[in-house]
Amino acid sequence: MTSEFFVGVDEIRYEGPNSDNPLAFRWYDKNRLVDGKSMADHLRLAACYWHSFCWDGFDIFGDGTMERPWHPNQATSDSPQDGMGQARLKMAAAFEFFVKLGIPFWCFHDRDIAPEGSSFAETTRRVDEMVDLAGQYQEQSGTKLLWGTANLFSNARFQAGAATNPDPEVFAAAAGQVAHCLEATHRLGGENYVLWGGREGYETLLNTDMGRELDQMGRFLHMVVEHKYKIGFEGLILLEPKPFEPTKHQYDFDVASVHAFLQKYGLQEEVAVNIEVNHATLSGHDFAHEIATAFNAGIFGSIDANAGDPRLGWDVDRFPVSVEEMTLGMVEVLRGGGFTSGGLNFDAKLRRQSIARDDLFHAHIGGMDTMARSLLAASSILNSGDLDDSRDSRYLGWTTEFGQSILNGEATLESLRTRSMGAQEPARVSGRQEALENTVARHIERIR
Ligand code: XUL
Ligand code: CO
Repeated sequence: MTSEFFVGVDEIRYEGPNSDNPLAFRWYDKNRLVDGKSMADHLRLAACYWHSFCWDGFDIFGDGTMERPWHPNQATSDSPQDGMGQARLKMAAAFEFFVKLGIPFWCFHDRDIAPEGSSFAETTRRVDEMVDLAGQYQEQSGTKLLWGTANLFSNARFQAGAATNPDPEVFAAAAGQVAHCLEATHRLGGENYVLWGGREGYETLLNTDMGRELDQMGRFLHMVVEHKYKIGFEGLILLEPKPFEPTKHQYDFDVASVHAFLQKYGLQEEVAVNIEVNHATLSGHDFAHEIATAFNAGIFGSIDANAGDPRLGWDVDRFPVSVEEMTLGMVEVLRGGGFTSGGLNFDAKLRRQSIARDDLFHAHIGGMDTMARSLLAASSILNSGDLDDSRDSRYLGWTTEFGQSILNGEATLESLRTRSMGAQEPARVSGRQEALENTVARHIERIR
């Protein structure tokens, strides 16, 4: 086995809120019971392969900044010179990281774990070899796979989309890739399978037949569901909404658009959503809004936990640091009944100047502590009844016979007009927003 990469970092342990040890958890205490369930089982935290191990800090203006010796351009005389050797080195570092961090799950794209070969057949052989290796690492470490996904956006063949491509040959290539990646995910015991449509959208309507592309996407998704049943994969199939970037408009714009799409193509019972915080904010919504929308539609699946930047209108994928934002999200998650097969994946990356090896630990420790505090605050809020009592009382009128007569269809516009003729002006009551915001703040302050 390859030698240690994160030298000097030992297993990260829970030391409690008073600890000054920057390489310890202050809030994430995996065995702590919250409403009868362990924190680990509530949060189902995952680290992602792509940002942490495939990205070396490059951006559109500059080269990589981070030491990632498995990158072809960083190969030295004593590191592997071939793509598969580099992929193995990368996987050794990744699993060393998952184990030391004590994070229970990981997530990957097929192209993250193995370099593409010169043909589809060679590429699939390479992926299979790395999936076998990942299986061994999973077995040794106990790390589990939250989800796998096919990268249908990096290769130039997907410039005009994968399922939505004007050329059926590209659709076929994408279908083959997804069949293989779904099977790989299944082999690794993956608990979900994600599709993010990074190129499923358009740059200009001048060359785009939107209706046709949506029909193609509907057909593609049906094929994915059919294949899931064929191979006996029991996890959820998840679409990950994002409004734009890289394309100008993506069809999976937000949770509501995905729900409409699933309904139109008869897939609402088969497919759910993976909600990413930064994608939610890019679509003009709050994170909590997207979660509530998904639960209301019955399509909540999983979460990519990260954060945007209030002044940057692109997908900066920071690690989550706002306990308030995440608490409001976790209130909706707990209210909806929590995760089933989904979890919280840190689809987040370091800042480009964070080039020390242990920066990856600091980033994840901060993210895990933020989610743990948010879980505790959300549970405290819901258990107190402070929000729900006030919410329920706002709708009290709807529980009366009169309110029910409207909802059950007895009342008509006509009958309500007659009633209004003799009625007094309805009494208005306070929405109490500021008081409720203070209530949330109080719960966050008091958690221990
Ligand atoms: C892109 C993004 C992806 C998906 C998986 O913004 O979030 O990494 O999570 O393809
Ligand atoms: Co994501």
